[in-house]
Amino acid sequence: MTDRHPMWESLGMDLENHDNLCAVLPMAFGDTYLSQENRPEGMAFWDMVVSDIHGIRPAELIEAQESGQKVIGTFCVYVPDEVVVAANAIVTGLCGGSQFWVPDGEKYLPKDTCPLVKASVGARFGRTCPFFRIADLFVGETTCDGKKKAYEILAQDAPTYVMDMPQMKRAKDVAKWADEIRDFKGVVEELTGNEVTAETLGAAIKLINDKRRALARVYDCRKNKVIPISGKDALLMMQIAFFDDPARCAEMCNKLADELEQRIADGVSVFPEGTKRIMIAGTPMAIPNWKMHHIVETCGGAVVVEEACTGTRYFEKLVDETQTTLDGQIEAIAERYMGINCACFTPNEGRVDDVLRLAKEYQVDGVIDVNLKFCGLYNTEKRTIGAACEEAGIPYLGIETDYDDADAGQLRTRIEAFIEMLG
Ligand code: BJ8
Repeated sequence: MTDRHPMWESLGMDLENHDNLCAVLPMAFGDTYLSQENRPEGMAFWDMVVSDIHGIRPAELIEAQESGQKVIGTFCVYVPDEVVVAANAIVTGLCGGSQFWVPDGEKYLPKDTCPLVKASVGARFGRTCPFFRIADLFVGETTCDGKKKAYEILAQDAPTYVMDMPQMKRAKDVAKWADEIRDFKGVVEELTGNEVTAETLGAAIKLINDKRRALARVYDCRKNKVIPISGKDALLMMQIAFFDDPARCAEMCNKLADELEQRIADGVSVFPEGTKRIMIAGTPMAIPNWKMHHIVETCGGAVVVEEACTGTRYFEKLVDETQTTLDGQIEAIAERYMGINCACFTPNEGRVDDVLRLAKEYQVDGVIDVNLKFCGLYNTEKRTIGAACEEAGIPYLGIETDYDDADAGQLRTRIEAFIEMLG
């Protein structure tokens, strides 16, 4: 494998500490992923990406920067990739999913902050993530309080722009979001020196929709009684979609979907017949957070769908491709993104509908609603989601956890009992 140390050094990374991270990741990946049996062959692509996770894509991004492209780092699925792509720039997801980054984050944030926020800040300030070194601009959004305050701190160290998210979804809020997207377009144009036109934005809408369609094809395969892919593998595909090239992502997901469709036709399942089908709902699981999926799938369950931003919230709903003017396209983008149901909105009945709809579509036997510790938004919504599941006769389990493995044993006991109770 190519020695990436010179590249990491040129990015000003803390090489010694980063080597510690590089030493633990392959072990975690081996234990969690490579131990699975009968994986789809198409997963070899994602295994390869993980095997050089801080090498392959960062090297591509640096090469793109050398040829004049800009890289924009984002933290939330509300920030529209289309606008960035239309200005010939590249989007990379930046949310931190490892406990490794949390202590560095705690030097800047209160301990009782959500681990996703702490890990993201820690990855930047600890200089142990190349993506946080490469991005020319961080783009935040006013979703939860933890993120809002974290962007102020990140802005002290790196160029940061924050989009002002509405908190409700009335027509005037959608119009306001369209305005924010117009402003964001201006920011991206200034950064890149490239004008966003109806033609480039139209092409970007199509490209990102194609990626969504490909991800949806893989998810559609998970609706089948035959389960052709584990939840862990689907999660990995989804996590890497946040920072891969969108055309390549679509191509690889479509190839995987071809294989999964064939597996379904041949009756090839990765789980024994009768394995209980679980939905994981709740907060995002940024790479390499595989904790809940791993526990569920080693406790006799199969995760068949994620009602999460690292799941259906990322690809469901397409942007209308028929608009031909910039204004029409921006409004169509605003409409699509405001259709995502995050707990930062009030009211948020759409999320309840999503959970119930997905439970039917994916034929789930039970819902495990997981929120990251100190995420008051998703924690509070548990009550509503739990009540709706109960009313619909869907077994429900609420869990609060973080990136640390200290509670893994206890979670395992609860999840085993839950799956057993499903009969
Ligand atoms: S659209 S879920 S990506 S804000 S960081 S809210 S876990 S306390 S990530 Fe999110 Fe956008 Fe919503 Fe999705 Fe809670 Fe943590 Fe905040 Fe979080």
